[in-house]
Amino acid sequence: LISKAIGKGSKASRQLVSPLWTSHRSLSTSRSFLRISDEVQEALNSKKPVVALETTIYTHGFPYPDNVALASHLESVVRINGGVPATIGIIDGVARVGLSPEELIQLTSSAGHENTLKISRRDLGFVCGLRLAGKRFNGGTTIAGTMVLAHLAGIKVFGTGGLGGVHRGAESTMDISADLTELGRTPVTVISSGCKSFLDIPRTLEYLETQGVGVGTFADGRQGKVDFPAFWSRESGVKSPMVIQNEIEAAAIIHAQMSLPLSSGLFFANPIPEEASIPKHEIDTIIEEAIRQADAAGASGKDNTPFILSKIKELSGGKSIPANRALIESNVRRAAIVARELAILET
Ligand code: PSU
Ligand code: MN
Repeated sequence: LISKAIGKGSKASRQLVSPLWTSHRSLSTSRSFLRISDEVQEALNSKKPVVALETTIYTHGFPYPDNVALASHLESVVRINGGVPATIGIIDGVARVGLSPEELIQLTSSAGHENTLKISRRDLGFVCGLRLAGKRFNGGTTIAGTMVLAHLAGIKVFGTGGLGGVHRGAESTMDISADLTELGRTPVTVISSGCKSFLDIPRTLEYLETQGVGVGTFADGRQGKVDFPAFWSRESGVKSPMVIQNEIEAAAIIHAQMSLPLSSGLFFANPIPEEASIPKHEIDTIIEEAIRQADAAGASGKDNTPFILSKIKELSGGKSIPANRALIESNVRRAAIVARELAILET
């Protein structure tokens, strides 16, 4: 791999001990691979509420310039609700926690380029390390990738759209999103609208249980049975493992989890606002067709989720997009309020 990266074929093995690499040694501190913006670092130092935001939704979801408009809107939503946003992504092989407006444009406008990748935990060493071999990658971080970097920076709360999950047919493909294992190993709380029903929701919840991930759904005063939400629909037909009423309860649970301390994450599902939701039967028909087309096109592995999402967009005649925006905004607002309540508990 290294010889390929250097691009000098068989001579490369001799060059491994050459000054090319030793000269980089002084650079190999974590700071050269991970940069935290001054604003985010200062907010963390003074225990202000910080909310992590992911970037795969911009590089592999919304097109440019819709993606940059959404990105800056979500940052405003965090600020309006008393938090400091930390948008996380990779630019030129450096993991950034807290992107400047210029960096946001740089990343979002590179969506669709060959060197702009979808970055999960497994990819971080590659895209950062290969910068030393002259290869420049940009990357939108998934929930898993964003959690890793948020935790390295010391951020505890993260708001986003939809969680990856156990794919239908995973009993033979073994396609299970790294978002789920990340929640099992990294103490960051993710707030999202559950997962899309192109995934296998009952098995996703089973897997999260195995990973030791606490899963609760915001009930906002509702009593009785509360479903784990299915992204565009508030109902999934699957009962949520736990129920929480509001942001104060969410913050108390995070505080206990961090104080014990447990090293695993939490997942709080926030059902899509009623007025933005799409009826389950309507979206289910579209999802069935999107899955059929993904199978026919052989879109598997890391390409499966983006392929299905773009098909759903197409088949719904764009109706899925405003719903998508509304739920992300609602999740990010909740995340900011949870972070604020948590900051109060921690002081
Ligand atoms: N599901 C959605 N919207 C998304 C994603 C998933 O409804 O944008 C993105 C997120 O970044 C998530 C990633 O972390 O896809 C999961 O991809 P995979 O299934 O390959 O792990
Ligand atoms: Mn996968």
